[in-house]
Amino acid sequence: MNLLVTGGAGFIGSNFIRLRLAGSGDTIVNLDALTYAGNLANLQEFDGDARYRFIRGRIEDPAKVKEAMTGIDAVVHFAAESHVDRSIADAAPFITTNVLGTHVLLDAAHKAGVKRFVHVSTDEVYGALGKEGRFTETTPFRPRSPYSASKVAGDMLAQAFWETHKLPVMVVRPSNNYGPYQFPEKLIPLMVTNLVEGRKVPLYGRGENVRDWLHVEDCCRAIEIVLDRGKPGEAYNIGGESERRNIEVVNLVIALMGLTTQVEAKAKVEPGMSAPISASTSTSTSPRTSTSAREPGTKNHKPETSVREPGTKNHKPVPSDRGPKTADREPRTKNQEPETDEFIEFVEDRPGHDFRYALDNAKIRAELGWHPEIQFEDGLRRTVDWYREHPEWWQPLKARLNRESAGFWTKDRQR
Ligand code: NAD
Ligand code: TDX
Repeated sequence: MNLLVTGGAGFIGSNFIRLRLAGSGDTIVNLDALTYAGNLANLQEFDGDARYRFIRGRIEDPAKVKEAMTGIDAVVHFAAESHVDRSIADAAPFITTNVLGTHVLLDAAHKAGVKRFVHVSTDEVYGALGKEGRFTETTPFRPRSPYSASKVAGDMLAQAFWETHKLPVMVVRPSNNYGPYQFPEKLIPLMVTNLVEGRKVPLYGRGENVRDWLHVEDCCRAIEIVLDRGKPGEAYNIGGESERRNIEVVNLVIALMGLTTQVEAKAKVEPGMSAPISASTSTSTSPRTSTSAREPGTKNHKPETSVREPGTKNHKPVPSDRGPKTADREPRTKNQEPETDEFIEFVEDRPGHDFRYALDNAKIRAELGWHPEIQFEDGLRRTVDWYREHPEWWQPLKARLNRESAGFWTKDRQR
């Protein structure tokens, strides 16, 4: 079929195009505005491929969308402003792209008689959970950030085009994705790249917020299944079934970076946990580290609201191809308590920070036979490896981000 993908130069969209071109006979048109988050380097391997065509344009531009929609059988709509923090600083681009743009696209798809339309929504439309419970597809929407409010509007417009015009729309609501090609403003790539650069990881509040992590390959497989076999008018949760507190994720990344020996005193061994990625560079004293290590708020680990400069005396840049040798760091005397905040900066919390997301996957499991296949610790290990092996991909983005991030809600924040 002829597929139109919007936002295909972004994180999930580019992973989806790669998967689809490898596994189907489709031709793909990628319509993307190349905002700060769009990056043609994500799909460089398809330059000159007869089955792939890139069109630079905005989804809220009816003329451009009409051009891109010509001869199209199906649409997968990823394009969005996607970063919650930016929506707190300025919601206007979120309304333009996620609301107006989605409407222009739905309208053009309807007029062009498109046969299938997958709208990529998010788990954030449901709002925030406390410690218990999970969102199902019928949980009422209760968005709490300008980003999620704009995604609710897009989600509802998509449903309305099915109800009103019988445009065959399927809505998908994925949980937090992670994996290669994610812009390094999001938590996991921000952590890995900061640690490689010798900077601390800025953790909001006390790091207690919970996200349900989903590897981008699992997400793209689910979207593909919904595109091919989903029922028009239906919504499908795509949850990772891997809930973790942010502090757990940070500690795991620190362990995977081979930086565990600094915190070994607080580590507990749990069967089945991943070992640090660079066995050759981690010391024999830290083969396995629990995600429950390095709890915040212990006597040596007080949350801080002030932002300190990254790169303390014990925090040297980690070469991107390997973890640090013990000898690279300043020696610690025996029995000395490790600095528990050596790699983490507890910073001012995100305003309106959603406490927890968790998705119930029962529907997509039962109706379409999808389930997440990539275990979080394995997926995270692969992701950490990918960022360490591809500094040429993220370094230019990070340089730009470091300048731009001063514009987020904490005005003088430097990452
Ligand atoms: P991303 O920010 O990495 O990429 C967004 C892409 O959309 C970029 O290539 C950008 O250039 C393009 N774009 C932005 N505005 C545009 C416009 N007006 N016209 C055309 N192109 C435009 O986003 P992502 O993380 O890949 O997310 C993709 C989709 O999945 C979004 O709809 C997002 O809301 C949703 N989602 C993301 C996650 C996640 O964890 N990343 C989870 C659930 C849902
Ligand atoms: O520097 C940080 N420090 C920190 O503690 C950043 C960037 C994030 N966090 C926290 C906030 C969240 O609790 O980490 C968690 C994950 O944050 P993000 O990576 O910004 O993702 P989130 O806000 O959960 O939203 C993501 O999942 C749902 C995507 O960005 C959305 O596009 C998607 O809809």
